[in-house]
Amino acid sequence: MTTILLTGFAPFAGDATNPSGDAVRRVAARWDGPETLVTEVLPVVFDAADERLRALIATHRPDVVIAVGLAGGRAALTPERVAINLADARIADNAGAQPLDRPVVEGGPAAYFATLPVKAIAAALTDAGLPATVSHSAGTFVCNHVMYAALHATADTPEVRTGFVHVPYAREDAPADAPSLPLDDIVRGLEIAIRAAVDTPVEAAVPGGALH
Ligand code: PCA
Repeated sequence: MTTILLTGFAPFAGDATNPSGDAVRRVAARWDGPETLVTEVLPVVFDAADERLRALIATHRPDVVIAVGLAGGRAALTPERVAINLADARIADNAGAQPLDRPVVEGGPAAYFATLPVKAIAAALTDAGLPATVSHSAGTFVCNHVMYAALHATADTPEVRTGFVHVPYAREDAPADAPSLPLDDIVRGLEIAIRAAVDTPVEAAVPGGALH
């Protein structure tokens, strides 16, 4: 039986909602398999978020791990290609921690590539009429931290596909002038990303890099 671990995040930075957590709850509520779906909304706290995600991976031994977070300001659904071994927080996390130029994992590799088929996921999203593009930076805050920690935790099990998808603000709750997508589209996008991750054993060989 295939098991998928899908996580979102709680609100942070003074926002009342976080579309990643809201969308993950909705995906869970209407999931009808055939795979087993495990979901969780993680705290936006450096140490607690990655500890919790590692515990979920150890307990459920998922075949696919997709962590999801908000990238306020982005207009598209963005599967992340790279997680870097750096925590450098511009704002404090929800527990008041604000790490400065700290590694996520002491002595760990400088970066991990996602083991999810990110180009295939972006293509599947685009085919479904949703704005999507592969991103080459998950930032240096809690999302990158969690993505790095998840890839580190699954580095010795290469058959596990692990990665991260950043989503825009939900239209229903977006600040004025911020790009956004209806929450329903974000939910549909995550379902499509899961399906592509499960069904695509080999990454799509299509151009998808960035010029800058
Ligand atoms: N976005 C933040 C942390 C939690 C979230 O949803 C980030 O991109 O790091």
